[in-house]
Amino acid sequence: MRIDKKQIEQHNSDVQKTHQKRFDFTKSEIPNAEAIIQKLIDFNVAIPSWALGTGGTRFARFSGAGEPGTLEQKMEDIGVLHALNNSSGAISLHIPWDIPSDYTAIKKLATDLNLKFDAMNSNTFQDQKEQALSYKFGSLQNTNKAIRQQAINHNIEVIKHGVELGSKALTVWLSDGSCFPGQLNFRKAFQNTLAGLEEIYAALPSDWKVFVEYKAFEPNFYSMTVGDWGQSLLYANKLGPKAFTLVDLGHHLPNANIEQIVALLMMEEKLAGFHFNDSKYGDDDLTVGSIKPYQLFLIFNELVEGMDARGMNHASDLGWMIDASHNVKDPLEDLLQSVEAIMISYAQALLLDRAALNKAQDNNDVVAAQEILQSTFRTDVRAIVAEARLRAGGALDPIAFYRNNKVRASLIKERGTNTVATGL
Ligand SMILES: [Mn+2]
Repeated sequence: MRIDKKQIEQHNSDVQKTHQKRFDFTKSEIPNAEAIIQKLIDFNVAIPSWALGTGGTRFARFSGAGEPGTLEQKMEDIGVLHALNNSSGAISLHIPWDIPSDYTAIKKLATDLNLKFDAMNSNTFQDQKEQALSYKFGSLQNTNKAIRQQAINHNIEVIKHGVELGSKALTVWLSDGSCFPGQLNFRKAFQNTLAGLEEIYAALPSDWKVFVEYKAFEPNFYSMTVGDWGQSLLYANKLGPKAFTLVDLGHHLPNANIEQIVALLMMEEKLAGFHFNDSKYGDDDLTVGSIKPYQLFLIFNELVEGMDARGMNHASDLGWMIDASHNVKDPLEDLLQSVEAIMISYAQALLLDRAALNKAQDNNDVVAAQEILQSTFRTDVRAIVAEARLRAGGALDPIAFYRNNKVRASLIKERGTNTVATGL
């Protein structure tokens, strides 16, 4: 389904008066509001093709209704999001869950929906039906050369799909590791993995990047072969200038200082970008900003500081993607909430008085530094984020629009109640 522009205009005019009052007040408090609005309009967050269906845990999955059953329908769902918030203009494809059968048709659909193809994602963490060899004991780390080669070939295959679509990056997340002490020779596992990544790296087109994603634990519970940012950075440094470290917020041990990790990776020019989500305990994959919004703001504060220090383009020099699972919410509503949380944190980081913060840091004025950070975090920038959406043709209140115009009911009518999105 497609969102009718006239419906958006109607919605906006219905809520315009209240919005204008809030926006006028916010603007009077924020001197650089106009510059922030332009940056917000330019900023987009990619939606992964696996996030449009209901997620699950290892215990159960309770499917919703009207889920997208095909890649085309998944793209249409992202088209709905993008029409409403104008900040979800990219899709990140997972192979083999979402292999395009007709590149030309898929590319045309993407153009119609105003979507780009973000990083491609490979999958060597599960066995596929027609697969010859099993990844039970890992893929690139495997002691069996033939299994390692199968995993390398798969990644090269994913690059080929991406080239056809106009993607420019490959994200490699490996579930490789071990569940018990003694199961694995750490050094050999690292060397095998590096050798495999080197072959994949050699297959990258000249204008492509490879993102090495790390994760502290799960599915392996004793060791992970790309277990933290240090290990990922080791691989990225050994691979070369097209290799970067990808940070997934949920892939750390509890209480890790992610904002510091981000700052240092940017200093080394090795930060690939983000998989946004939120968590309380582990890799919970909850809605961005739902548990630790202050942490999200602190991360964006470092991102903006680091990107500006290097003269980077906020919108295009790093990869921004949501990687979350929606177990109890409508996935589209959840994604709207996630993108909103990202835009709010980004807007706050942009309005922070950096000169004042630098001065407080130089003077060791700890109290002033905290005051600056927290008064920025406590500034309500929602009207600025809404104004950016309005100017870009989106809806002032995307979730209200989605509910009032019964978007899910239309999707159910179109697709039925029993469709299940591919994925985990
Ligand atoms: Mn991820």
